Amino acid sequence: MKKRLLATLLILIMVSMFAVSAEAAKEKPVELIIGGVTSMNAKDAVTKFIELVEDYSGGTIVCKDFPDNQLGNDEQRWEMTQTGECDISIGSTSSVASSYNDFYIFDTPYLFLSRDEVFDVGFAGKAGQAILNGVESLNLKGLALWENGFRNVTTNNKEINTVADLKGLKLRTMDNAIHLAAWKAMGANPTPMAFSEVFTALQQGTVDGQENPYGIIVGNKFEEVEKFAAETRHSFTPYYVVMNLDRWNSLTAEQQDAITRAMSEATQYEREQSEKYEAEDVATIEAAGCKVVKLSDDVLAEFKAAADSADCATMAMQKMEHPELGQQLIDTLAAARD
Ligand code: TK8
Repeated sequence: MKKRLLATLLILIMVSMFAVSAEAAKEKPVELIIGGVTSMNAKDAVTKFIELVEDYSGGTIVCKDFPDNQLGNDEQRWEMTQTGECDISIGSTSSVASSYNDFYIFDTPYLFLSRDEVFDVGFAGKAGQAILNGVESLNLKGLALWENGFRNVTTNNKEINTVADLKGLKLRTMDNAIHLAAWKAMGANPTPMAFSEVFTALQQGTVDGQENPYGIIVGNKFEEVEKFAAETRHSFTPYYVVMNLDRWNSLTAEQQDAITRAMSEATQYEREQSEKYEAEDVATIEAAGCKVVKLSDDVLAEFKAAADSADCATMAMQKMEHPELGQQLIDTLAAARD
């Protein structure tokens, strides 16, 4: 009798333990670590994504946001997402082109002429989507391409009004072969440097200037240590938005749909915020006493002609794993302008 009672009791305890753990497993949401950047357009879009994905996943996905390069620089966040230390990361494609060569085409000077072209032809087109999806070869799921933006020059001692003004300028650049070739062709003295060192280098005058989109300039207060900005718009840098592929594959189909839907809306929002902040950022830069020089179309044509002398598109395609995607992007952009 006692044995039967004991066995019944044990069964009851095991069943209730199983029920509790099943309930706990059902209720414990998936937590995604997101490593992001310093510009407000992307930071706002991550906030939007986090709100939407929690809603669309029925609360089964929650996120922890680490903006402002807290988890490291673009390259480090990219690697951390490959290994799974970080679940989703955002960063400049130029910073990681040496490890994912198909991104090089985006560094071609004056490849894009407008934001609409970037999103509607570059990012949404077949070539852009194929370049994004190709990151799966590096254990990454390509979630989106966002806007870092059109890059402009800032200097701490010299006003830039023409290409000739670039001659000998010691300009901090990313460690990216296409950027280095383009600036040499334009007459500057490009100096590759880690992003985290840029502010101090500008402040101490160890470089004469740097080049970045306004969102990054203002997000890092470069205007506080610079005297001039020249609106060269010499190239457009996308942000990669990638997820650890193993983590993506571990999710249910419903959770993957929730991420896809939330990311699509967050991408549209990032585009809108980029447009909104661009005007505000110019005002912020000028309010800091940094003169913003708008360049005429004729002068911009001179910048483009000088950059074109390095034939960066060919150089980029020579580096690409799939050069046909670079050519496809160039041809699609040309056709869309006809
Ligand atoms: C900021 C960087 C920056 C990049 C650079 O995270 O290094 O100049 O263009 O935008 O991604």
